[in-house]
Amino acid sequence: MDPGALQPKFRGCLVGLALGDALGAPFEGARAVARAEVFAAAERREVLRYTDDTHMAIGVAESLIACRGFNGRHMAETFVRNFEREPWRGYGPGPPRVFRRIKCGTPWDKAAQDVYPGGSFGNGAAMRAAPVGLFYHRDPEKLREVAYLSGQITHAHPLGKEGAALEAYAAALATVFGPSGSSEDFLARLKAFVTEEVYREKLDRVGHLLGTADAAAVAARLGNGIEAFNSVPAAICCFLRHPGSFEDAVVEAASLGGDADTIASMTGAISGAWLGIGGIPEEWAARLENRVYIEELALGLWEAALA
Ligand code: F2R
Ligand code: MG
Ligand code: MG
Repeated sequence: MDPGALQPKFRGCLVGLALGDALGAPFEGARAVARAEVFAAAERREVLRYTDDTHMAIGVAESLIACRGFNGRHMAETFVRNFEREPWRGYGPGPPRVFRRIKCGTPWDKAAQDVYPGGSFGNGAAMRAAPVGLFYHRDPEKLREVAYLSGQITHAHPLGKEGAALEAYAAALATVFGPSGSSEDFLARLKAFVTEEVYREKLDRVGHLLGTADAAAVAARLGNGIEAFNSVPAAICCFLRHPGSFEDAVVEAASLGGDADTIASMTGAISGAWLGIGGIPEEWAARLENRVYIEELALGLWEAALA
């Protein structure tokens, strides 16, 4: 693919991730809402502020750019530094405990092992994984390796790391194949990529949800909770139900309730990569907090990935 054609996809992915996060944030932990409520909540805000999802994805991008690839210690220290600057972003319960251990000298790849039994399978590794997909879009096996390793910093459970790999690979496929690729091929590639049965089974269900008008069925059949194996398939499903419209995909994701900021953020990253920055409503992008810096990171990732 022409490298120049990839640049708007990288920008769309990161702006889409942050916008999805900001649009879904008012509905995190809530019940399902109507589409109109998501639009109205966006309308009421002068600045569309993001949460921990984007804050951590920024850390991933910063570290990949600075190191020209993955360096576990550098990425872990970047997470800690960013968290200490802005601890109020709404982080999950586990990561701040991991960050304290890292500060006390525990190695980056050991600090998260026993935060929960077997490590965390929360979606915190997946929600920040799209920059890994951008950086390694040409090499799915390296992408998987780095998604697992970068996930391991806070989410040691195999299902937490697999969620990160699946979200990163979805962003990579969207970057390479959108917007002219086929949804069926996209889903088939994801199914062939996953190694954990729970994800394969959820992706089978995604296929059955593509023809239905009923958004409530997405949460009912896939789950909309904080666990990676619920929220990552839900995000992929919202994207695939509306591949031609960033607005429809992200608003549906935010309207599901549950972990709405995270599902909408992961949907926005995939949809933004598929459609490119031109597919994202400028009226929303213009009000995104730190939009200039987020776009700078997208360009930095693009340059580093193609170097
Ligand atoms: N933290 C939130 N939302 C809370 C409200 C924020 C509020 N609006 C505010 O401003 O303060 N959202 C963010 O957290 C989620 C990502 O969480 P992460 O990083 O995965 O956290 P953690 O603690 O690792 O896991 C989350 C929960 O999953 C369950 N869990 C994980 N592993 C488990 C295991 N092995 N066994 C049992 N349960 C496990 C636990 O309940 C964890 O608390 C995103 O939604 C982000 O937006
Ligand atoms: Mg959040
Ligand atoms: Mg969330």
